[in-house]
Amino acid sequence: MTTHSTMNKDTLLWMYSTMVTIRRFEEQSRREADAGKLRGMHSSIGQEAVPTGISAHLRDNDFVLGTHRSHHHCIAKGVDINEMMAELLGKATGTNSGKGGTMHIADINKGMLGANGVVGSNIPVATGVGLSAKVRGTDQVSVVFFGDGASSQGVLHESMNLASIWKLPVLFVCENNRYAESTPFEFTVAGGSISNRAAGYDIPGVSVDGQSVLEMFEVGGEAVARARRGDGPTLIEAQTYRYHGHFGADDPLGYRSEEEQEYYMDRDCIKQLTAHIIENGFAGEDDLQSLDEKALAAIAEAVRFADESPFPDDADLMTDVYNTYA
Ligand SMILES: Cc1ncc(C[n+]2csc(CCOP(=O)(O)OP(=O)(O)O)c2C)c(N)n1
Ligand SMILES: [Mg+2]
Repeated sequence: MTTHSTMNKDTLLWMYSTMVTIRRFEEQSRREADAGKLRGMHSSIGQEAVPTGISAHLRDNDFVLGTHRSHHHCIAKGVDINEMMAELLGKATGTNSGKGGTMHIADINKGMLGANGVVGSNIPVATGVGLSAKVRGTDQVSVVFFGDGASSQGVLHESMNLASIWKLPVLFVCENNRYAESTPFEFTVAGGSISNRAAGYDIPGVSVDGQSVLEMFEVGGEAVARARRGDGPTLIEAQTYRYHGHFGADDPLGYRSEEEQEYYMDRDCIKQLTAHIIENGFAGEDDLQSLDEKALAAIAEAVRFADESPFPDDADLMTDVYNTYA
């Protein structure tokens, strides 16, 4: 992946394409789930701008760690969507040979060290990855995404403390989509702010509009530059929203209002970037439409690739696992 760390036409169009590809991938994944071809899918629709603005500054050899809701993190980091779709459908050609599924997508060549179904579990892993980069004397950066539901877990606080003391190149990126399953953020986060907690660890804490990819780009750029310089970690709280339920069968109207949903959907990240590109003459509607068509064609190809791929062989049941008896 080429980095897009200067805000110019190329960067804007890369961010547009990336967000549209994520959205179309997620829409297709929901259809695949409805058809019974995969289970346990957590849609990232609505949250596309968060990893896109940050990943614009990342190289293939920088690291990203995700959550149970990580398709957008993977696509923004450049993971191949054919292999992702195959992984979702449990096929042998998937990123994890079809044995990980939606919640465990990893691609080490792209620096995507893994999605993870255990809430908060990747935060200390990312801190260790940052320590490794520092000890090896590289300028690699480690980014961990986590939800508002993980923000009060002890591991975040232990990790921020060590990362600050040791000046580790880590970005702690909280995607505050206002709910942990059906529990509103206000019910679980004392003080009403996650980013304010950075003050206790003497590191920058930034609250940013996670529906604006331009703002995510700016905040991400500063945090990545700080980490590469050796000045230490940053906590970013991206204010965002998931448009669908927590997972496929969840009806969000059981715990949130239509008005609230409309408020966020009106400020949709793709809509906002489209307006910015067109109003400022960076590209025309036709140019964006051709990028939309390209994304749709790529998703259709991913489904074809996944459908035509075989399931893993029974003989491979015990490969790719730690086996002390081997
Ligand atoms: C340690 C742990 N506790 C509970 C769960 C069950 N669980 C799965 S997702 C989730 C909510 C997570 O909310 P948040 O961190 O805000 O992420 P979001 O789903 O909003 O992206 C919970 C409680 C889990 N997977 N792991
Ligand atoms: Mg949440």
